[in-house]
Amino acid sequence: MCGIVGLLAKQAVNQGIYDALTVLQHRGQDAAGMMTWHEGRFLLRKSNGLVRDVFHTRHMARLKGNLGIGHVRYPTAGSSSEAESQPFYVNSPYGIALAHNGNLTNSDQLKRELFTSDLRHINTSSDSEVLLNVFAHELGKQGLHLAPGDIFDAVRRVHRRCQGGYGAVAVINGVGLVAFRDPHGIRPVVFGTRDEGQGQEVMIASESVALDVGGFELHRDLAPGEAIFVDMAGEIHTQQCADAPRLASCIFEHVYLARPDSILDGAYVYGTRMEMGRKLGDRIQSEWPEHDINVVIPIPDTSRTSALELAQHLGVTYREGFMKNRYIGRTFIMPGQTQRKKSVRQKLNAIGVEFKGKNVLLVDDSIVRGTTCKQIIQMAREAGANKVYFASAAPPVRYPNVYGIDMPAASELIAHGRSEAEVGELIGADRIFYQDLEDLKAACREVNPSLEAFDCSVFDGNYVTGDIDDAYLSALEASRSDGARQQSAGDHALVGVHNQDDIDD
Ligand code: PIN
Repeated sequence: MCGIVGLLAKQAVNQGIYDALTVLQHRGQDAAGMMTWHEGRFLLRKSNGLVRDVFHTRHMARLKGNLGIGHVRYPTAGSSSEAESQPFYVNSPYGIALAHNGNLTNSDQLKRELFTSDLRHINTSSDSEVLLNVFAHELGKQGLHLAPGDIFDAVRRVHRRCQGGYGAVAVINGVGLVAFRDPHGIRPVVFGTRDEGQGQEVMIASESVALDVGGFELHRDLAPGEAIFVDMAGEIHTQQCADAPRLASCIFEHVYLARPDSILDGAYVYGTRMEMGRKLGDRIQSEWPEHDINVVIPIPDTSRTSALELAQHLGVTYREGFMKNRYIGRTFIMPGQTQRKKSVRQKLNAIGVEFKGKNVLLVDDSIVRGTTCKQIIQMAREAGANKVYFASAAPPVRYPNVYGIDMPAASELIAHGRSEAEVGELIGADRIFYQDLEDLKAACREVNPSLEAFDCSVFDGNYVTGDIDDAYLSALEASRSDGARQQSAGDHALVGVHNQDDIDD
């Protein structure tokens, strides 16, 4: 999962992009980058780390211009080396910079095609570099002077060639800002405008919170398959570029990925999470009318919204039983010391009196590997809980994600091939409650009734793009196992535009 932003303004965009990236930080903490455009040149700063650590005053001073894009990365495809942080740049045609959120499921095939037919070399293992080159190649068929229709024609051909989930923003040298969303709208993209007296300024971002902090008015989500082009004067052009668009956005955005103050496809995430709590409360009530739960305790932070509604719905007391340390430090390894695994205990601490002698229902947004929740249940017991029940605001996560969420391999998902009760037993809960998938969809529809379909692949194994077969999933399993991840870390590649630190150091 990643966060993207594009900004065309009447003044320097560096601070605006930086601010947007800080509120998109939850979408990726692995790397950050920004590329601005100034007087015919692209300026780049990108590196591994949090937004606040990547951009220093000296970098910001050099990121000149009224047009630019930014990215925060949570690695999905490819390695987590600095050279694979985004935005990416390609010099032909025109000079294009691009930032991408999502994952192309036919990236390997596209890479081969790009080399053998399009005579383009991909220098990293990132599918975002692939997407940029497909876009560049298709744009190159249009001629020297680009009209909006030429850009939309190129995006149409990108949709025909690329499969998977993708939201992308790009700057075309001297032409403007472009963004597009895959034909299923799996990954989110919104846009809005601001006018502070000098004319229309436009921001495009993964989530509406980025627009909020910049003082932009949210216009709407990009429709699945739609593209937006903002010319240098700030005028907006949009067009549907997919042959058969159908919205099936990722439901996990509502469960956990998006910020609760964002509006995704017309649905307030805070509202969908509250509704998840009510639905889960209903399920508990109907499965166990004689329940003996004394207190509902959320596992901070995401689950709080659902847990509070769940508690009110059940008529049970809600308490904050765990405090989270917001200032987790680095692990320093001194000579002679072996690395000790950071335990949940360093991140969460139980407030003993809230547990002592009580039957507690712990609520989390989801159970993925099950490792953290197992430790938390143990902590609740050590704090003196009598019974520890566990509720997940999402259904069992049983299948890997192929559309850009960094999920473990299927074999590492605790619910893969297991019943709900088996998971409950493995994590050490006295009883477990999962959200029903139909209820999860209904929770989102409660907030926006027009949301017909979703990508629920992590819950039901149904991949909406229709191109995922066993061979694809086996290859994914091999690449996502913990061993494979360690091996790919540290790969390096060259980047096209001078990174600001190449100049500095
Ligand atoms: C964490 C949100 N949420 C907590 C992420 C834990 C799965 N985990 C997914 C639960 S926060 S486990 O609220 O954003 O801090 O299944 O792997 O144990």
